[in-house]
Amino acid sequence: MLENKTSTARFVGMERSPLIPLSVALLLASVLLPAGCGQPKEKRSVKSSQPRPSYTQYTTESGKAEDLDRFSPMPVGAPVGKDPWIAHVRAVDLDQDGLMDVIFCEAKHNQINWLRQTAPGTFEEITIAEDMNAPVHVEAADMDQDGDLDVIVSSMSMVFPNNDRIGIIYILENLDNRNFENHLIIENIERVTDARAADFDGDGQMDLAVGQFGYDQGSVSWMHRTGPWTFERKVLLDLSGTVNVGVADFDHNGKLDMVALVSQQWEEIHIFLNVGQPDYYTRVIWGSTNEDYSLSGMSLADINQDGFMDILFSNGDGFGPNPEPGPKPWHGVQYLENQKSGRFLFRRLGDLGGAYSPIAADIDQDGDIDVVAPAAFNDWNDPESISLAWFRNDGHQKFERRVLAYKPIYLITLDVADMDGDGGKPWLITGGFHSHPPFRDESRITLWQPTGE
Ligand SMILES: [Ca+2]
Ligand SMILES: [Ca+2]
Ligand SMILES: [Ca+2]
Ligand SMILES: [Ca+2]
Repeated sequence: MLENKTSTARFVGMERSPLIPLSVALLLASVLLPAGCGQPKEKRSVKSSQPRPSYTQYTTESGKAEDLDRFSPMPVGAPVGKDPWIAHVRAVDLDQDGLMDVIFCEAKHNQINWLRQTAPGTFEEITIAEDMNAPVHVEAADMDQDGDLDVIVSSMSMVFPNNDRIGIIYILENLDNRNFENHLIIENIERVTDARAADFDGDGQMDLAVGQFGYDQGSVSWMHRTGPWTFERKVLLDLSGTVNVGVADFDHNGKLDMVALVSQQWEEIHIFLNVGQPDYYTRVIWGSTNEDYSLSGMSLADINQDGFMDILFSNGDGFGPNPEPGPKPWHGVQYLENQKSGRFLFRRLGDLGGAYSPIAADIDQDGDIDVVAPAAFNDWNDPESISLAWFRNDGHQKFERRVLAYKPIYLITLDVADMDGDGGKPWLITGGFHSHPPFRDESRITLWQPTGE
């Protein structure tokens, strides 16, 4: 506890750095774009009249207790090859044949790939779209209401390297659970990091929630469905740096709300409460006083199982002021507990250098919700740096960090699913993103099978 209090004090009391923190989106930008494509702007005083929510004490210790045998890792799909860039994995039974599959983005090769489970434990890798312009996020939903699952792709693009407005959204229409037709939904917008399907206006048609990191400019928007493959974009927030968006009915008014994790120099979480037809009430529900907090990933889960959706997020982007990415003492995993009254309470789960993409699941099947997070930018020159950890819930939302793995390294994306469909302990799915040295212990897609079942 003492150690955590120390690190709390370090980041809360830290002077704002004049240097600009970067996130995964900027990481991609820095790799994909030549230098000189614009300097990030000075921090604007957006919502500055609102008080910053105060921190609560960290509730956990981040020891080095190990559970290295809890999961058995196995690579699946194509060979690792040279320095893969797996930007996002999503577990979904894409062909709805009862066998769970995985879809993922290969941002270096501009592909959307499908690991189709053809028989229990056997996977066939199929490229369902190429030339996807640095895809970084993929989701599945039935966009045209014909009963099959289509695929939504968020692309940051590398086509016009000096232009900010190079983001693209594609939807891959599922034709026959084997072939997909590419529909370009929107282009020439700020770089897109996350697009998800939801029916915001309740007309029975799927709309989109969209987060755009951009660079100098970015935004959060929803896109109203206007035709079979056409949408009208409605901007809710004009701010750069959004890494993820999430959709849930946070206030239980029967309408879907949105939330956005805004990184770069803002380091804030914005909520968009749907109070109308829809009409959004927007506000900041949390922000770090540390401009280098390095928000890196967000997912939604009802962690305390009170029926109200909570917001799980990580800070661990390694692209701080140094050219070499690496961990910071304040990196870790936390959530905002939905207090039902429109208020959210910050709760720290624990520390994890280079943390990304946290996901909630009952890992040990003891009835409470645990959290798993991979590490992308830990200190990989140290073989004892953690690459995958879980935060074990003691049943009262006190969490103990336990080490699942030290390799493979550079794990930037994670999903959780019952891959063998037996209703037992959840499996993990990770993706490796190897843009920086050391180029060791590389992985592409890894399935982590729970042991002891
Ligand atoms: Ca399947
Ligand atoms: Ca469909
Ligand atoms: Ca809750
Ligand atoms: Ca549990």
